[in-house]
Amino acid sequence: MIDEKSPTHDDKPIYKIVVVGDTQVGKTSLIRRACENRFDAHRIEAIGTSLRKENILVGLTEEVPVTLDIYESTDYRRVSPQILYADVLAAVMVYDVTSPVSFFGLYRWKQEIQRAYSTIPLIAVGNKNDLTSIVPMSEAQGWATFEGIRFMNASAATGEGVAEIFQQTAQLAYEYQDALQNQWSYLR
Ligand SMILES: Nc1nc2c(ncn2[C@@H]2O[C@H](COP(=O)(O)OP(=O)(O)OP(=O)(O)O)[C@@H](O)[C@H]2O)c(=O)[nH]1
Ligand SMILES: [Mg+2]
Repeated sequence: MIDEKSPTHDDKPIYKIVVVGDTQVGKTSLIRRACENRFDAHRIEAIGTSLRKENILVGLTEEVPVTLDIYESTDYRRVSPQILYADVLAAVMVYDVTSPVSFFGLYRWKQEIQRAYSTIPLIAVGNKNDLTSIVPMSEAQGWATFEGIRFMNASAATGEGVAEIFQQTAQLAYEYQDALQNQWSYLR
């Protein structure tokens, strides 16, 4: 029997996005905060598959609601980049503002994503903004600007900036999808 309320029978677009970053930077915490509005101060098991965030309004001339299907990279359960990033329409690269190592890790994440799919739009996020930052914000912002990547600060603990990250990511995904569709119709 078909369940009319099932999300699979909903005609709203679903965009696959991925949240990457070194271990313990707060990837799961950001996704949980965005999708379930909760935070756990203890280490959280990685999300097995993905969580969904529904009804984000995006658009260029008019606003349409979309759903984000949010995946997380895990260092210890590596899948091939070609699989993890397949059909991804945007990637959120997270570092921990108290961990310079995790900030330098963004360079590697960026390379990995772009080696798999060169044109995926990227957003850099400094998480744990509720703590005293060790990575200077001006440096992070400068790097992101140089690389042509959007930069945002957030705290999964307080929730500050979290909705904005996924709003911006959904908008970038929408624009990327639009560009891909135009490219295909041009080639046809
Ligand atoms: N103070 C503070 N702690 C945070 C924040 N976000 C996450 N944490 C803590 O940082 C630790 C790691 O968070 P996770 O969300 O598990 O990090 P992760 O990047 O998913 O880690 P892995 O999946 O193991 O790679 C946990 O103890 C969280 O409670 C934040 O914004 N502020
Ligand atoms: Mg995790």
